[in-house]
Amino acid sequence: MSISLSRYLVEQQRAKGHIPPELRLLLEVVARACKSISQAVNKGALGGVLGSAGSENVQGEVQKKLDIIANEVLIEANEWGGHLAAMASEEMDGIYLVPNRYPQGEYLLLFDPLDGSSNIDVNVSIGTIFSVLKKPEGSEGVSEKDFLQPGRHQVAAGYCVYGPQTTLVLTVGDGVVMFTLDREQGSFVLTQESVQIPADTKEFAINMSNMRHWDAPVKRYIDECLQGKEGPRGKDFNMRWIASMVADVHRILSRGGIFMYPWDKREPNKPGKLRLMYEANPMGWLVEQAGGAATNGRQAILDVQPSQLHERVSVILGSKNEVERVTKYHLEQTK
Ligand code: AHM
Ligand code: MG
Repeated sequence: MSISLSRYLVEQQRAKGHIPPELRLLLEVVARACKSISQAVNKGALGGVLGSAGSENVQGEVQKKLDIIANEVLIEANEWGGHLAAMASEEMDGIYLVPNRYPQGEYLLLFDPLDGSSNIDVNVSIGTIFSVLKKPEGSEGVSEKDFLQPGRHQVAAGYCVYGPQTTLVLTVGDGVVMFTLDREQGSFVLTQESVQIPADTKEFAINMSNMRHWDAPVKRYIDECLQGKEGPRGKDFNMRWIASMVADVHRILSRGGIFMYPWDKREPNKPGKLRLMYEANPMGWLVEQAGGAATNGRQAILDVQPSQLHERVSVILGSKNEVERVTKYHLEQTK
């Protein structure tokens, strides 16, 4: 018997008491929005959705048409349900308050509407990443400050990858589950429970073209991997880099590996390229829930106290023993 996302969420609410009804509703709505985005992505050139939108987001990145479409789909789907107080997105400068005409809920939703933007027009996997926080108790109204909570406070996180299959991956703090979109039925069907990342791996993912800009601990780790069987690691490594974090993390959740987008010397004042609140935190929690680890080289990503909505962070995540090794190299450097 197949289990739909709706049924899984009802069970999480009823039997396990893990999630209240409002959070269940919120996750159903996010999943519905992902289905719409999946349809737009699949239509591609036929839907006139490819190419640049001719605008820039707050991070100075050129927005693609699909970045904007995905952002609008998520906002329109979520603003009226009564479960949210506000939203924040990679594609919006400030937070988006639920309009007064709708009831206000107690949750905060953050998302990267379409991650892997450089892959949109070339038909390579892309995805939506989301993170859910609770509005702090006792705060009047809602402001950007309410969002600035460490990743440990997330109550739900996940992503939907639009690849050969559309797969929604979710955690509500009870392990990681995967649902595949059944297009005929129009529903997400549970296809993997208790996802576990093996502690060891022979596969790393990093953009090697930045090698000359890396910090010494990252150079050391990759150099040791590249030496293969003859080097200190005593085994050959394989490399993958999809340039869509969702797709790279999906591979790691499926068969292990390590993913790194570390700080580098290109822009020394920026802590990294990836964004903490709607990229690293949700991925970090998924990876930890699957038995892996996620750090910024010095501490768990989930323990980083954000000071800005669009804050960036150095990211090292995946198979536990490898992440611990790279983190150890960083900590040794600072001694
Ligand atoms: P985006 O949110 O603008 O798509 O940027 C994030 C993406 C990640 O998905 C991916 O890991 C990384 O940027 C790729 O960067 P690069 O092109 O420097 O390799
Ligand atoms: Mg992104």
